[in-house]
Amino acid sequence: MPLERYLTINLTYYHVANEVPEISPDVAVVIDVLRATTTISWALKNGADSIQVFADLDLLKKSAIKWNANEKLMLGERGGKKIEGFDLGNSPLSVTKKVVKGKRLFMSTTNGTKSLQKVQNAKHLFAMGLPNRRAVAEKIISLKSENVLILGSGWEGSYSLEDSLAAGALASYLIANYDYEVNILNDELQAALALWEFWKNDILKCLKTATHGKRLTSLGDYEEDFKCCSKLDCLEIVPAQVERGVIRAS
Ligand code: 3SL
Repeated sequence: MPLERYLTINLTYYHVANEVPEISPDVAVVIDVLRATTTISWALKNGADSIQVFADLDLLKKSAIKWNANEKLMLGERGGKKIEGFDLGNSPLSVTKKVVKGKRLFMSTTNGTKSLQKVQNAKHLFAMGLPNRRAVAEKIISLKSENVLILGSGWEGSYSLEDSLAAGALASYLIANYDYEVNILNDELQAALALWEFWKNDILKCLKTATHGKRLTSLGDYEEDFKCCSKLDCLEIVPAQVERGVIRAS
């Protein structure tokens, strides 16, 4: 096969988990800007040993119970609010060094962990927020894989503005920095690229305009979460699945 053909990269974007066909992609990137994949990225940056993600809360509790109390934390939300009995909610600000260093985080969120679970058969699975967009994109470039599936998390099965913004940000970086051909395979990603062009100079406003941003605002003061989640390319962490459902920094 000629080198140039091998180095072509095909990008597809799905808004939510239930749109993804039953395939095992080579590379999958899961995005949940507000806030699961941002929290995952910051937790790993701050020294969490690993994050095990669950869509189902009973399964999470069954797995967590096998771990020593001082080696684990249970983290998650439903409807944006911390789950009763859990150590932490889903704020990237809560996963400080002091709290997470060396710990296994057992995590379940309304949408983000569902998306991570949906593509857990991928050969390479990464979690991406806006803070680690460049780091994940560079990892993809280094892999030289032909097909990359990008999956948003949305809200309870429907589209979200902020995940599409980040999908566009990722595609835009790859188009600008990959030395060979980048193919945008579906309209969802063309639209995401247009969205990125429209909002890229005011990411914070985009997040607050999104319905999920408005939902968070109605629950309390999330100003610092918005700022953290909208900060582009400030983390070099690439959260990668190392065994089914378990994510570590790479
Ligand atoms: O839906 C999710 O997975 C969460 O990230 C939502 S929230 O931002 O914690 O409300």
